[in-house]
Amino acid sequence: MQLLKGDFYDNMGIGDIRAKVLTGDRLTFEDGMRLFDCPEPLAVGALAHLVRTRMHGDKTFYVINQHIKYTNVCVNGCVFCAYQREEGQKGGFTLSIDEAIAKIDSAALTPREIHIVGGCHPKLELNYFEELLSAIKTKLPDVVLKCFTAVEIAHFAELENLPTKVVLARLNKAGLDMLPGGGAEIFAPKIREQICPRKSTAEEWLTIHEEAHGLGMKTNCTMLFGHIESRKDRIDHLIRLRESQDRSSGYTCFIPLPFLTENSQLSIEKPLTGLVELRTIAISRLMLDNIPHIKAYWVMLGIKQAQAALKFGADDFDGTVVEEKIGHEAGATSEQGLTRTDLQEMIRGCGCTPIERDGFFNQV
Ligand code: V47
Ligand code: SF4
Repeated sequence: MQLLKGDFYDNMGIGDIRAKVLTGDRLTFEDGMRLFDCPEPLAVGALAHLVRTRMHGDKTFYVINQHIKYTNVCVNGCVFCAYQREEGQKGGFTLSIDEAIAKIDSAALTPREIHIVGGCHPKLELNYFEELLSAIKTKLPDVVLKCFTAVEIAHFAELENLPTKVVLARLNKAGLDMLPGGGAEIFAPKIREQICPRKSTAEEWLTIHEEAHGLGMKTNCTMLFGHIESRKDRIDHLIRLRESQDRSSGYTCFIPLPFLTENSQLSIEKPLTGLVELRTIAISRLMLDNIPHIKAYWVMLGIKQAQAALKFGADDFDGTVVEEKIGHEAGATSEQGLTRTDLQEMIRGCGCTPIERDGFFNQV
């Protein structure tokens, strides 16, 4: 590829970074910052595409999955969140176990992965979640249950006055297979204090994921970007995830989430440009050398940008989703759900090979 020629990168001032990427050497914090400063975003994208191709060829993964939100009632009130309601507020909902099961029954395809998250409800007890997981596993023994962010786990632990590790072990016994990546937002304490002051700290979030890995569970990780954080905060976030993975090696996939502004109390001066989104995804691929997959989450990115992300380091397209609430309350214009054929066509349309996977990224 013309872009990958050495002279071009020397002229862009990142010839040494290109050399490290070619030999598979780890990039430093300063390297990450210089990738943000590089005048040519396509040069950064081409390096990320090289790494993605080295790891996965032209494969792009997708899964027949279903998202279920059990409640939007939440005590945390994060400033950026358009989804949360106070207890008793109009528009608040909490599903009974039967209602959650009915959602699975009404999906067009039997999911291989079910992603369940919700707000930090002030009253729901751990029993409710254990019953929910075991009811689903009784119905669908082979489904991968990817449920509850580290922030929810910390909340359950506080309500029950139990250590987070005990909560994780109880949920794991009831059928929990993986933790999703949400709640990480941005780890930098100064930003976290402003956008989600009541949420678990970065250290708590990372500890809970490492505890889950210690119990044999896999987890995902995310970064919410394009609000009030700086480029430095983004690189800091990626390096903290990389160090956590060095310690416990249980992260499967990283999901970069561009901030959607509608219905949010957080006002920002300049919304992200499409190219900054793509550059951030590419830099994530380059910095996170120990995390196998990068997800182009079509719900938040929009389908066309998610397709472009497949050439900027991403290798996973998430899945059918069925019903999404968090992004759509914040102005996402993407569909609510996609079919298997939609996903395959979108992936093929980018010159990639669609690979159907289960929740653990095994090809099915
Ligand atoms: O933690 C909330 C983000 C996350 C907004 O693990 C917003 O496979 C953009 O983590 N604009 C939840 N983002 C979603 C999530 C996720 C999604 C898909 C797959 C996986 C996985 C994880 O959504 C929250 C927060 O960072 N979010 N509000 C917003 N206005
Ligand atoms: Fe609650 Fe999650 Fe929204 Fe924060 S982002 S207010 S924790 S639902």
